[in-house]
Amino acid sequence: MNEKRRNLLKGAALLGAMPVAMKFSPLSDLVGLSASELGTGLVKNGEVVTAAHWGMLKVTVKDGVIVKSEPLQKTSEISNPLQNFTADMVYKSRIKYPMVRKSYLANPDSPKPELRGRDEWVRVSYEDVIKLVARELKKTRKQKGNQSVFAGSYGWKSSGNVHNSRILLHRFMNLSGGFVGSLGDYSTGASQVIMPHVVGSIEVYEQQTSWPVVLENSKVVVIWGANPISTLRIAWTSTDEQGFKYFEELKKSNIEVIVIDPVRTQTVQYFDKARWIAPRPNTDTAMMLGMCHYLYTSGKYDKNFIETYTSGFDKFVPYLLGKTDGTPKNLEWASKICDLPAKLIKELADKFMDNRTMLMSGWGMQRAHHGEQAHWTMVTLAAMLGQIGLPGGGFGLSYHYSNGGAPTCKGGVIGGINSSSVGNFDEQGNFIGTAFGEFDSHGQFIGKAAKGAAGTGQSWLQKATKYAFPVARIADALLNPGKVIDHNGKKITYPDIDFIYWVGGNPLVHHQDINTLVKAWRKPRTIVVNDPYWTPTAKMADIVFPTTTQYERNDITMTGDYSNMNIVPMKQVVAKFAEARDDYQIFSDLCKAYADKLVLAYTENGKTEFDWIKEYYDAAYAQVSSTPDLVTDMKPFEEFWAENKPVNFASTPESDAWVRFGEFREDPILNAIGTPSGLIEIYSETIAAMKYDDCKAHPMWFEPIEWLGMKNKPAEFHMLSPHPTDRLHSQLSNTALRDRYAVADREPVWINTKDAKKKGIKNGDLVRVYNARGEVLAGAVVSDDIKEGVVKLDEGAWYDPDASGLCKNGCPNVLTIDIPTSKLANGNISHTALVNIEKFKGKAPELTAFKDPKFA
Ligand SMILES: Nc1nc2c(c(=O)[nH]1)N[C@H]1C(S)=C(S)[C@@H](COP(=O)(O)OP(=O)(O)OC[C@H]3O[C@@H](n4cnc5c(=O)[nH]c(N)nc54)[C@H](O)[C@@H]3O)O[C@H]1N2
Ligand SMILES: Nc1nc2c(c(=O)[nH]1)N[C@H]1C(S)=C(S)[C@@H](COP(=O)(O)OP(=O)(O)OC[C@H]3O[C@@H](n4cnc5c(=O)[nH]c(N)nc54)[C@H](O)[C@@H]3O)O[C@H]1N2
Ligand SMILES: [Mo]
Repeated sequence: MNEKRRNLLKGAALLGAMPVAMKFSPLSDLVGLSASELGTGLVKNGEVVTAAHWGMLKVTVKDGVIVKSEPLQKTSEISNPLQNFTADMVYKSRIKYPMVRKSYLANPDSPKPELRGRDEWVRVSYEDVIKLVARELKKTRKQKGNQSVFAGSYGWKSSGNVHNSRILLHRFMNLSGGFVGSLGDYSTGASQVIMPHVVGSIEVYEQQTSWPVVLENSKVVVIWGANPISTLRIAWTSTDEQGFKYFEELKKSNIEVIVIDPVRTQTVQYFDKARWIAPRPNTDTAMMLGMCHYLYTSGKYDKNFIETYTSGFDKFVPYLLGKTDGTPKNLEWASKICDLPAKLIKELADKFMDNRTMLMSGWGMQRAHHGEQAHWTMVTLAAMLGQIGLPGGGFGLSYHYSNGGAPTCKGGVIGGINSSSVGNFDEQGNFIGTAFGEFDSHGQFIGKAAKGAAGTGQSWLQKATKYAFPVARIADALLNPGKVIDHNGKKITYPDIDFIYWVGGNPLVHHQDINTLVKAWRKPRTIVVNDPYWTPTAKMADIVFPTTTQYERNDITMTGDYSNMNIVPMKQVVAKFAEARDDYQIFSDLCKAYADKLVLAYTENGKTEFDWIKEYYDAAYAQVSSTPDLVTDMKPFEEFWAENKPVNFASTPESDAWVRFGEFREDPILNAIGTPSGLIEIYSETIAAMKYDDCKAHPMWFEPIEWLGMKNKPAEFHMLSPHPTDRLHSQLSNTALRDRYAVADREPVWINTKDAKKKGIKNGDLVRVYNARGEVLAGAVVSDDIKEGVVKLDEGAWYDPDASGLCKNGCPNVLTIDIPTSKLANGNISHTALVNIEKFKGKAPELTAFKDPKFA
């Protein structure tokens, strides 16, 4: 496959993952009817097609009420119960009215921020809240500048290319004066920064060697710190459900499957014949270094691959052999650190070397202290194995996520709402277009030098965007304005944040060391949140706007972040709940209140949701119609919408046969990768020049700040907080799905049978999990499915503090550590934390996580 095709694939994958900032030609004239003429006639009785992160759905409505929700298609035997709880998502834990915290309403200039989460709430009319937010935002900007407005607003919002709450917020903030955003994400904070230095691309969100190639050529598949049978339930756009189909085929094949994970996950259980290998958490780097040492000293490694395709191996070898630090990274050394027999580590290295092996890695191991090292070492090991760029060999960092490896389809790609930086107006004051913003590879807005909102030529965007900081440094930034930090070779100065606007995310659940975050959360004068539900974040705000769920508005999405397989109508299923409004409506009204004309730019002269939907669809339709030989079932918009059915696109023989790094392997000079040397960098001059003490020029083992092998452990057990199987983070917590997993009406914590016995803990007991940072209640699941010394408490439980700060529901982030992976990437380290666990004594406090706050 040629370079152009490869870039196309890459581009397609990225666009699928983050549909932002796309500019399409104006409305095509292929169809006569104007979009706004379509109307929104709701189905009162019948079936409606829509899509969520968890796939395409068929929802049954009776008398205007949701009575059933099912998958629209069935691709494999692996079920996805997330698809069945649409009714609860619409009817439970909702915010009914716009609300303002009592002390804020009384005096916005001195709003008693320490009362956030404890104050009374006051119902205020929507119009008055719009005016209040516009006025206070303007005041903050006037007093403290645009760099005091934080709207990074990280989070998983809902699917849909129009009602994309985070982008809609950015669009409003850009038009009205600029804001401080954030860099990177929580998912792959370490890997997405280190990988470009090593292999020239971020890897984590890129198309993988196609599944048909793996199934045909691999002899061994290693699922390394990944739980695809759980994590493939969802995708960034909407899952195409191909991943389950391919893992099912893998199960039926003769390929040997090995899972390396401290937890005997759903994935191990699904592959009943899989080998489960359970290292100590956070020690994979040492295990891989042990393999590298063995392969080097035995002379078994692929010298030709190392010479032809990598750079700096010779500078890594002295470290491997212990010449630089007196410690050879041999099998015995690795064995002691990761608590696995040396013989086993050697056996694995031999097996990988002698058989075509695909190392499929998840991201848990890089969401840990020094998380950059895990994937850097994995690439180094894969290079020594010499199979990178061969069919079914090498490594892949996205088989567990958004159906990486499902071949890319040929068809149309729809656009999405963008966070256009600035509006341009003609003499009559009509909006005539936008200067489009610039985005980094994670879809983060990085600004554009352009004229200000009213054409006054401010350079506010440059000013505010210069302050963007790594997303997981939020608490540090709030607490330390003016502090200068290192980040990937640059210096970043924290702004002085006084106004936060958050939509589509749940930071009071997702961020590490919540007790510190709560302190930091008291610093700004104003916090505004849009959310459909009374989440912990909404409860800790000053002003909340109830928003519609995705089932209460019309939208459109693609499925398949990498495959671009379907275009799906997301039809409004039911009427809007109580006083909930669309984010698009809220921000349009805020524009009007802020400066009348802004709304013209915001809505491009009054476009409705249907105008946008049709525009995005038409652009894809025009692409498809002008591609010769493309056979699809794509129809003009009106027919597509009326039909209530997704469009399907098919893969091509080229994408079915695609091999990641295949072209590089064919010709490393012509198809050089994007590193300074054009080769895989086992030693990076760029990183060496940064002179960081916590991320050096080649992969290394660094002791994590807390781990089971340390001297003077501050607590007894290593807590992992993986992604929950029966939720998407905190989403779906408020549904009956919780009945399937809650223990003693709390989040379940897994503990090994022997450990439980030592602690006098029985299955089903209410337990206290604690360390120096905080404490939570959880329900014990006593099991042999977890390594001794390790406990598992999934992320995403709604934080539910009592007066002392104990979380009654079991949110693990009360216990995690809020320090960066290293100065290179500043990723979060949620999988690095030691905790204690004991049986809870006394009267169990009432769970209030899903109750409305006082006076709401
Ligand atoms: N300990 C630990 N912590 C972690 C992790 C871990 O592994 N361990 N993982 C991290 C990772 S990778 C991630 S991605 C984060 C996830 O953290 P988040 O993305 O913040 O989690 P979600 O629960 O998906 O939050 C989405 C919020 O958006 C709201 N929402 C949905 N639709 C709409 C809408 O249309 N409009 C508005 N205004 N709001 C809407 C939902 O109600 C919900 O409150 O967590 C991180 N935290
Ligand atoms: N059902 C469901 N699916 C999801 C999500 C969800 O919330 N629910 N979230 C989505 C998002 S935003 C993301 S970022 C991805 C996350 O995808 P991942 O980051 O891959 O998911 P995690 O659950 O954090 O970790 C995967 C596995 O790594 C293991 N692990 C943790 N630490 C170590 C270690 O040190 N060594 C080894 N070998 N294994 C370790 C955990 O036990 C877990 O089984 O999932 C996505 N998919
Ligand atoms: Mo994530």
